[in-house]
Amino acid sequence: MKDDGVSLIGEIKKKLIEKKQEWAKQGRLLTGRPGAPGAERLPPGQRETRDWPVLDLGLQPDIKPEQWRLKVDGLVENPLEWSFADFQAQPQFDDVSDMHCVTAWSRFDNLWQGVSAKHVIALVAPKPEARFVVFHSYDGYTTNVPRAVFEDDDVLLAHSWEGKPIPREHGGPVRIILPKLYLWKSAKWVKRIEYLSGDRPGFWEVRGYHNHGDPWTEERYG
Ligand SMILES: Nc1nc2c(c(=O)[nH]1)N[C@H]1C(S)=C(S)[C@@H](COP(=O)(O)O)O[C@H]1N2
Ligand SMILES: [Mo]
Repeated sequence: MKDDGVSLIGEIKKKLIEKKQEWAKQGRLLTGRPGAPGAERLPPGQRETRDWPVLDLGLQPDIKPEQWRLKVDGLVENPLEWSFADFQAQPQFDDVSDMHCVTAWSRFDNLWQGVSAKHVIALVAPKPEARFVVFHSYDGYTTNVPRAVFEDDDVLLAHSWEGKPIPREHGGPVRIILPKLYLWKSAKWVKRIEYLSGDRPGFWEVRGYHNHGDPWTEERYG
């Protein structure tokens, strides 16, 4: 039990984390042949899966909707803090997109529902000097993107997948979806979105993974 009252289920997957760091050093899966969205469906080095693998550090927060809080703060004019009810009361947005995990699986046509990043951004009004965003999660995970990446039309804070609440193992009650980047940027169990003036690489970005993470140009490692 942590100070936010949320318990973590499972154990940290130390071996998997070490293996993924090893893959980054080896440059595993790099083809050297960039792809083009639209011209083809699978980014280079990826293969399609019909199931939906679970990938995380191994400690899955068990968040009751009434415990869940989201803060959006840092360099913003109007910081906000939402309960799950506040979040559900926002205008709803949906989008269909493909998932591309850096471990080589891709899953097509996922229907996500939630609140658009654009709506959240309009409410908090990031300050001009805010240039980066860091997502913080209930399991201690973090990941970073430039401000403009979070502002894209297809980005959302999702509560549902294919019409059903996102299950705990996939990041429910609320996860980020950034369809244009490798899936490690899509933080599960999000609790805080922080605006910063300088960049701050997250969990995988400091362990050999690319700071940006575009699947089409194979920004796997860096
Ligand atoms: N909070 C949190 N978000 C996370 C992770 C994590 O360990 N913790 N893992 C990332 C990685 S590496 C991947 S591939 C995707 C996996 O999402 P899925 O388990 O729903 O397939 O979540 C990303 N978001
Ligand atoms: Mo991943």
